Amino acid sequence: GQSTVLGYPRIGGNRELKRAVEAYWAGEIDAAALDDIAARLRAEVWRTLRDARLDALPSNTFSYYDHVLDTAVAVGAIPPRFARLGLSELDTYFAMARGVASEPALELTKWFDTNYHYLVPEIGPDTAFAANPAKAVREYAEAREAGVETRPVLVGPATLLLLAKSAQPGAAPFDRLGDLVEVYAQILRALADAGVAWVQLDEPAYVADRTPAEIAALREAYDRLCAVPRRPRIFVASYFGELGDALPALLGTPIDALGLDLVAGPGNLARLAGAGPLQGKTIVAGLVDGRNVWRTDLRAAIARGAAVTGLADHVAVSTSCSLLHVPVDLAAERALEPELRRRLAFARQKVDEVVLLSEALRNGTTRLPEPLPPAPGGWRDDTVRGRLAALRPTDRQRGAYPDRAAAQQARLKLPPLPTTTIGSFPQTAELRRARAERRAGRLDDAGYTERMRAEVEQVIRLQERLGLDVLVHGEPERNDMVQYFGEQLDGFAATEQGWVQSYGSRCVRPPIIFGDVARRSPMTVGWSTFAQSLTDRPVKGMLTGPVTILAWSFVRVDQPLADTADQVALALRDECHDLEAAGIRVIQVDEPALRETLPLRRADRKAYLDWSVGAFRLATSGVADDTQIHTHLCYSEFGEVITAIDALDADVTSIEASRSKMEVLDDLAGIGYRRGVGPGVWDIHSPRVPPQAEVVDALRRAVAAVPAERLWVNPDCGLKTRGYAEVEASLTNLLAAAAQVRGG
Ligand code: THG
Ligand code: ZN
Repeated sequence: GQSTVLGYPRIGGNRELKRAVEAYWAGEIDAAALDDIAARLRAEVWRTLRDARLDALPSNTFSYYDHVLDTAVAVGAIPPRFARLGLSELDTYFAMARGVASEPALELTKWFDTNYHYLVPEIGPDTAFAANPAKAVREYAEAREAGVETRPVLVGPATLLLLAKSAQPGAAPFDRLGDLVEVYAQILRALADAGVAWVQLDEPAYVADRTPAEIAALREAYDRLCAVPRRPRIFVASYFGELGDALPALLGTPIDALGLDLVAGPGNLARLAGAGPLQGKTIVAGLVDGRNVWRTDLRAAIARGAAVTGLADHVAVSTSCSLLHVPVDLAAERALEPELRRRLAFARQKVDEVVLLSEALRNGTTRLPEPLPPAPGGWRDDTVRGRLAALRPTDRQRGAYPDRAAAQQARLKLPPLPTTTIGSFPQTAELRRARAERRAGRLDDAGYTERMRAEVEQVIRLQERLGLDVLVHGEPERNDMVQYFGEQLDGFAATEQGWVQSYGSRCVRPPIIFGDVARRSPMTVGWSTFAQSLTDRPVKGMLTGPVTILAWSFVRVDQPLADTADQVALALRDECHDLEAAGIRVIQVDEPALRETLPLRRADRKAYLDWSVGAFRLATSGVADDTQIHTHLCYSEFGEVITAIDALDADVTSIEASRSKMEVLDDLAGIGYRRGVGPGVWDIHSPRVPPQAEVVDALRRAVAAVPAERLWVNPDCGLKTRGYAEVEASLTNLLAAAAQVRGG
């Protein structure tokens, strides 16, 4: 068999791409200089893959911002509002990605259930598709010049449309599949003309629930593409789960290779066994996990690969998905504990695993490295395990809400329409500088704490001056909330260079959960009590919930996620307890990732929501009735999670609502939601300051749906990405609006 990977990180080992792109945006380098850096990064990836002795190399996996946007551009799906700007090709591309003063960017949303975000193509009946294969051709030619034969990768036509949003109400993008396929046919011809032998078309949308009509359309699309007279061979890649009925449908077309994720979708194997003759097709077996950082259990992977070999004459070994989702190279980590390090594989190491597996499957005699010994005993925490084993259902159950509400009101004495913010205040240049100085050793811990405390004091004074009812400390001490908690919990490890692209030039450095999770000591109590000592008004304690901490970390795979979530929940439960004991009367536990990790298949969702809601309740149910629990969710299209949000049993839930014009309140009323709710009345994702009248309008609409005692007034997300000028102006309007509506 051959060896390949579905994609490789494009950011560079040192986030060179981020720096280059941001320098271009800032006008510090020109397009030619940017292009130069990009070409060097691409060449480096190909050299790395070739030196690793990988047989088949992908190309066109590089992107200045996002590969979905690249494919949209390759098929001419550029909305007229951007085409009209008359910018260069590159600047039109960046305008779509980031917006310009006069035009908002394309919408950004989660790439399946990962922490990567793609730009949502806008496609309507008027979208004038046109083949633009220049980028794919150029990258192929560039690699060829460097002596490397590659396989250009594009998002497949069906997935592109299923991920798109309609540019015109009532017109489904998917209805354009027939037209779009003709454009792909032209791209295939152009690639063949350039010498391309294989192309990879990604169709991950088919590992989610799809209708029979969508599957039939997929089949027709590939029948048509395969009928293109002079074309490269077609490899359709699926990943993130099981293809289900789409698997036999694709095998029924004349495609040349099909990629199956055998890590997230082990059931693909049984489906393949029942699919009938493969007619010379290659099965690309995704045996190495492209989404997590653990070394592959090579013996288990070989067994799985052998099962595929038993079903198909031609088998290639690959990663389960693109390596985009893992850090570049473990070699850059110098501080990881050796016992952990020997268990890890980042993108570069995973390529070696793929090569080794393909050799082993081919000749059966490859010497495999010794299996890993059992994890060190120190990674196990019997106290935590004992506590988990002793949990009873009542540990996830608070008192009756009416009693809680009465006790909280007696203690907090809040006015109707209480005002608050979501938690973070602007991360100023001074704060970032202080963090950089501490990292560089120019500022000691005491000096750093002093600077952060000064910031907290300013944030408290500002909120008092503006007249907010429930204050926050502003979170100056946190850059990334999950990183922050990960640094303080046992069982988590931080990397130095483990960057993963989140969107565009933005990256995150997910912590690695390797062992039982336990809290060494209070994590936030010092900051919250310091803030509370400055004011008589209640200060909210600020925590990140167990589901979000897991979603934004690399998780262990040796126990169910539900168990890890409960371990994190116990640590948070202790933190809630300590905050309460220190006099904090309101605690917010954010779960912005609750919805984004919802399983792709409906059949898996109930189990997920059961454990995720259970973990949240374990974290928050240990407090007294008169401690008020808030939660915050960064979206308003609840769909299937709406009953789960109710089941969280938080006293107050703040949500995004300004864009959906308060419709979310009717949705909540529809399921009998009775507790406090704070529909965001200021869209903080835009720099615009909402006028008082607009906020009054939103609040009046909200009061019609929710009684004033249960309605909170707040922005729709944290303020860390905004500047102080907008924050002061907007909060002033928000408070004036609340006063006006309270007055009747
Ligand atoms: N933390 C983590 N994951 C996330 C978010 C988060 N995923 C979803 C969403 N929020 C993604 N949003 C962002 C927003 C900003 C940045 C990254 C993800 C960002 N990163 C800095 C950069 O690339 O320059 C690096 C930050 C750092 O130094 O840690 O700005 O909030 N885990
Ligand atoms: Zn938010």
